[in-house]
Amino acid sequence: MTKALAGVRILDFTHVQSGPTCTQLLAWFGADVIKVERSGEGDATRGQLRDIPNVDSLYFTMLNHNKRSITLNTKTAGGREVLDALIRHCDVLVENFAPGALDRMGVTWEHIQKTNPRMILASVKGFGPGPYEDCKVYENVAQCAGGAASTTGWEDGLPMVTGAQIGDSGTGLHLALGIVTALYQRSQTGRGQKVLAPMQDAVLNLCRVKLRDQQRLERTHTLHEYPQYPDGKFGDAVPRSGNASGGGQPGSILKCKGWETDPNAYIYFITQAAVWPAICTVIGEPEWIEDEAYATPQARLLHLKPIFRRIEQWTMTKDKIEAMDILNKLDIPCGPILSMKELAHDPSLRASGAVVEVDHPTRGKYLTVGNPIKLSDSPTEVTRSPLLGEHTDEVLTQLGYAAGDIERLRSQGVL
Ligand code: CAO
Repeated sequence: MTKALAGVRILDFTHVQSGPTCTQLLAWFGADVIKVERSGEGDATRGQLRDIPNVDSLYFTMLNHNKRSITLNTKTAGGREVLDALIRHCDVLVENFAPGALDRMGVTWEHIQKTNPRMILASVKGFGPGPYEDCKVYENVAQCAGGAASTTGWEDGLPMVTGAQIGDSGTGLHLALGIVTALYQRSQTGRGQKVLAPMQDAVLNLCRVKLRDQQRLERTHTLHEYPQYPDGKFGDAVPRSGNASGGGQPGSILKCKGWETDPNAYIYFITQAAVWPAICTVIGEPEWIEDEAYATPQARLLHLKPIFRRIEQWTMTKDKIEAMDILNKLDIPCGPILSMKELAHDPSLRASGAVVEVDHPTRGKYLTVGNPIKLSDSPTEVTRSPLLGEHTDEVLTQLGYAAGDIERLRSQGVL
């Protein structure tokens, strides 16, 4: 079956996590992704957080599936020549270098347009135009600067970063959408364009409910679904709200059987208004259905803490999966707190392809995530990440270099 992005060629100048997330997605949809790396070391993540000596790390392998790798020193004359051939050959150049690095390499937007006017230049940067545009940025910096950290954590605790890599992988996802959109527009205009996804903007986009709450707070000076209501105080900025639900249906994380020894014996429980009678019945408080202190969502907001304490008395009598089974049958939205161990070994996630096993020539078998976006006409087979420079000869031959030229470039330290 033809893949959705078959025929699209990506010059992949990305490293670490944000850019590689983007180009891996494009590769999963069938684009030919040519990853350009420095010989010797390559993408720094190949050597970071290694669990097996001298073997590409899981950090690298899990972000670079379905790609080809070539080594190239772009700061040599020969390297620039090969790079120009790649710019002519490819549709999109994706990069997440520090601000200014691409220009210092001589690959300015003007140069790209002169070399290939159809080329799309897609970049991740930490910040958009403004006071911080020249800064280098990593995941947690973006989480802090994008509003995630100030709104995550306990009411009385420090700002907190989340385990979900919303700054890196989140921005990579944004960039991938920008690229396919620019490819679509190019099919009408014939022209390339620049695509920029700043990490701060991507995190803020993912935190938009907190910007919503900031404006509600400024108007009404209170946020009824936050744990600070009704007894605590609100300041002038959206506070941290622990595990309170970010939406209109109050929710909380509650203990389940075994919580004393199992750090993940918990369930997220949502008191959706539509199923309030079922909640009252299942926890053994049927009189709460009619009691005016509990009968309406508005009334319940005044008693959320005691309500969740009472529901927890019930969830503590069940293990999280048992509770999930009972609650789902009653249409009560809830979710068990699943550990990475449970996710890694979940047979249904293996069957659906959410988690896949990949074989690697030096690492052996390992687990990774599958493509989370499923296209019925373009299924994804996850293939292993490339070894450093594994496809250098193959790609240069495709660009028209003869074997002798490739050897010469290699001996000159270009490859
Ligand atoms: N040949 C020759 N030189 C190369 C090369 C190649 N194939 N590939 C990269 N280089 C050079 C670059 O040209 C740059 O050189 P100069 O600084 O002399 O111009 C140098 O390598 C290093 O690039 P860098 O500054 O991007 O890398 P870094 O490790 O210092 O910084 C990072 C890493 C992530 C902080 C920075 O790239 C960045 O801020 N990127 C944008 C935001 C981003 O994507 N952050 C998320 C990363 S994932 O957590």
